[in-house]
Amino acid sequence: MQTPLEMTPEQRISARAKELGFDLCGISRAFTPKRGPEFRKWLDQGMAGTMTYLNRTAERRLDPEKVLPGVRSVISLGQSYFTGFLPDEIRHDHSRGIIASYAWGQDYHDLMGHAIEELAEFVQTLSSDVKTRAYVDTGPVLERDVAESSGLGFIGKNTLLIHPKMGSQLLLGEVMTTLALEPSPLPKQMPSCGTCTRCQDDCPTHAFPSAYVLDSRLCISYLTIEFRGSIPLPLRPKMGNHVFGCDDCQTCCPWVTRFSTPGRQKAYENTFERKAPKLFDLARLSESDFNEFFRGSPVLRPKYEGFLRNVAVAIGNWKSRDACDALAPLLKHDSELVREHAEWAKEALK
Ligand code: B12
Ligand code: SF4
Ligand code: SF4
Repeated sequence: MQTPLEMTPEQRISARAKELGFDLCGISRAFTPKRGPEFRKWLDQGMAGTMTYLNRTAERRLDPEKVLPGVRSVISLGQSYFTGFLPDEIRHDHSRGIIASYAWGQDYHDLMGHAIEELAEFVQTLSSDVKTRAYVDTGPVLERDVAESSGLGFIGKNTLLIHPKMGSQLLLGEVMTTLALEPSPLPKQMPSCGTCTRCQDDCPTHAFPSAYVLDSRLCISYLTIEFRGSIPLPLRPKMGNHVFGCDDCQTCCPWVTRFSTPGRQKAYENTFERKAPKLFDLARLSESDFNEFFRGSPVLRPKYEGFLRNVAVAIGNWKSRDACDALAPLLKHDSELVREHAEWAKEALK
C-alpha cells in the first residue's frame, strides 16, 4: 500500500473522497461546459418553467471563471443513494403515495454538503494559497456535464448521469479549485443508450420532447417538488400516486435494473411507511406533523401546502371507495390551493 508521501495529489484526493463516503471521484480541467449551447436552447424554450434561478445564473453556469476566478480544475463526486427497489405490490398500491428514492432518508444536501466541505479543506492543504468552491446541487454548475467530463459516467436519453457499473441513482457534487490537477483518464469509449428508448416511452407525462431533453413543465418531479401553485389539469391524471418526485425514467432503465447495487450510505434508507406512506394518513397530517414526519429530508421542499396538494392529486387517481374517506379532510382544508385540488379529486373519483 502506498503511503501518502508516495501518492500524487490526485490519488490523495481520490482516497480522501472515498474515506468521506463518496463512491465516485473524477477530475477534469475547468472549462466551458461541453453542452452549453443545449442548456441555452433549453432555457430559451422555457423548459425551466418557474425555476427562474437557472436563467439568472446561466452566465455563471457556462463559465467556471465567473464562479471561482483563477479556477484550474474541477473534482466531481458521486454518491449512490440506491438502497433497493420498492416491491411492485407497494409501488402499484394506489392507497399509498410514492416518495422518490433520493428522498427516502436524510437530505443529501446536508449529508454530502458536509463531506464535500471537508474535501475542499483537504484540497486547500495540498499547496499554498489554494482556493476552492464546493457545491452540491444548488451551485451555479451544470453538474452532469462536469461529471461526464470528469469520467463519472455518460449522459442517458433520460438526461441522467449514468455510471456503467452503478446505474444512475447517484447524487453529484463538485469542488472547484485553483490547484492545477491532472485530469482523470477517460475511457476510449463510454457506453451509451444505443437504440433503447424505454425512458422516453415509459414517462407517464411524456416529458421528453426528444432524447436528452426534458421539458420540466411536464415532469412530475418538477410539478411535485419545484412548482408552486395549481397543477395543470391535463397533467393531474397522469401523475398517478407520485406525491414527491418521480423515479420512473430510472426504474425502467436497463443500466439501473441490471447494475444498481446498494450504496454505502445507510442514511438514504428508510421504512416502507416513510417511502410509500398511506394516502389516508398523509391527508390527516397537520403542518407540525408534516415537519416532524419528514424532518431532515428533502420532502420538506414543497412545504406543507404544496405537499398536501400533491396528496390530493394522488387520492384523485386512486380509484376506490376508500379514496373518498381519505379525501375528506382535504376538502375542508385551510389552504385554498389544497381545497381546489381536493375538489378536482372528488370529481375524478365520481
Ligand atoms: C433543475 C433540475 C431539475 C429539474 C430539471 C431536470 C432536467 N433534466 O433538466 C427537475 C425538477 C425536473 C429535476 C428532476 C430530477 N432531478 Co434534478 N436537478 C436540477 C439541477 C438543479 C439543474 C439541472 C439543469 O441544469 N438542467 C438543465 C438541463 C438542460 O441541463 P442538464 O440537466 O445538465 O442536461 C444535460 C443533458 O441534457 C445534456 N445534453 C443535452 N443535449 C444532449 C445531447 C446528447 C447527445 C447528450 C449525450 C447529452 C445532451 O447536456 C445538458 C447540459 O449539461 C441539477 C443540479 C445541477 N446544479 O446541475 C439537479 C440534478 C440534475 N437532479 C438530480 C436528480 C436526482 C433528479 C431526479 C432524479 C429527482 C427525482 N427522483 O424526482 C429527477 C430526474 C428527472 C430527470 N430525468 O432529469 C441529480 C441527477 C444526478 C444524476 N445521476 O444525473 C442532480 C445532478 C442533482 C445532484 N446534485 O445530484 N431536476
Ligand atoms: S422524473 Fe418521471 S415525469 Fe419526470 S421525466 Fe422522468 S419519468 Fe417523466
Ligand atoms: S432507459 Fe434506455 S434510453 Fe433511457 S437512459 Fe436508460 S438506456 Fe438510455
